[in-house]
Amino acid sequence: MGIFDKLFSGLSKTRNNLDELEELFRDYAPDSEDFYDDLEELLVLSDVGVQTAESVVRGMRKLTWERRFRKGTEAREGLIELLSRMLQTGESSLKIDSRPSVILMVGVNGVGKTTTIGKLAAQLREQGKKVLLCAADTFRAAAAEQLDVWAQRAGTEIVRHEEGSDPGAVVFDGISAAKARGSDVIIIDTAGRLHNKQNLMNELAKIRRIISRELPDADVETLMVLDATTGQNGLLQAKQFLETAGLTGIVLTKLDGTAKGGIVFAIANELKLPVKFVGVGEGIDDLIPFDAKNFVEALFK
Ligand SMILES: Nc1nc2c(ncn2[C@@H]2O[C@H](COP(=O)(O)OP(=O)(O)OP(=O)(O)O)[C@@H](O)[C@H]2O)c(=O)[nH]1
Ligand SMILES: [Mg+2]
Repeated sequence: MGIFDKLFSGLSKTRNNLDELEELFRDYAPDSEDFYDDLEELLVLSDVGVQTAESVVRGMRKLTWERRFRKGTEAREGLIELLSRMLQTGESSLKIDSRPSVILMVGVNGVGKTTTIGKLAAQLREQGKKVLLCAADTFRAAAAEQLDVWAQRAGTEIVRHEEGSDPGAVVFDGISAAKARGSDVIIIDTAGRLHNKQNLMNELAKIRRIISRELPDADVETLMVLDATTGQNGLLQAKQFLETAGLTGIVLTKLDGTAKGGIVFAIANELKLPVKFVGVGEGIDDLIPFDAKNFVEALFK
């Protein structure tokens, strides 16, 4: 299956939710208030969020007036254009040119951090990069085990310590190993943490400090993994992580399991952070580099 087909099937539930949009455009009348009310309602149902849905509706009113839309097909195209533009916030591809460069994966419990690292490691390996995984989730023994399994699947090296050891020390060792072995990218797995647990958030800040001390000139991507099924709650989490960890982008996982893919628009509009990847399944190939145009196309095809 090609990337677009994967995205298309991953978005099938969200698309079902938006099916009523097609009806809306079929009965379109440019000066009908019902159209705007129904549009807003449908967007909110798909988890676009109230604030962002309102902003889309405002944008549609403006576009309708500017371009004198008469037909539903024109309005539909207008909406697609508006939504694609909304998703273009910042650089959606990874900036990992330095050697080594660092990808730090953060987020709350169970969102898919470790799985995403496995998938990403495999992709980077395919691009010919030498990847080193760093098991800084020392909270449970099973966490390093799980990362080890992914390292074997993806064919990468791994640095891990005993359960309960200091995550900062693992990161330090990981960086030393990467320097010694000439790795291109270090991907750091961290323990899931709640955004309101201050000591754990401080631990993240400490990991960040170690990275900037040991690799002052390196490219560092700090990616927050968000579970699409948690909806608007995820936005609140992301705001807190943004403050403590200085995020450079979002990975949105489990899009295959939800009708709430509209959360992507809320992320772009409210956080002004680029989505860099979306997860559409549990397999090693189920991570798709994010592209605004493809995403909206897969949603409206
Ligand atoms: N359907 C689906 N499942 C996913 C996706 N990404 C991850 N998962 C599943 O989500 C569950 C949790 O994934 P993990 O990678 O362990 O999550 P984590 O964030 O590392 O969890 P903690 O380390 O416990 O905080 C696993 O069962 C994964 O297979 C996805 O894109 N789609
Ligand atoms: Mg994990």
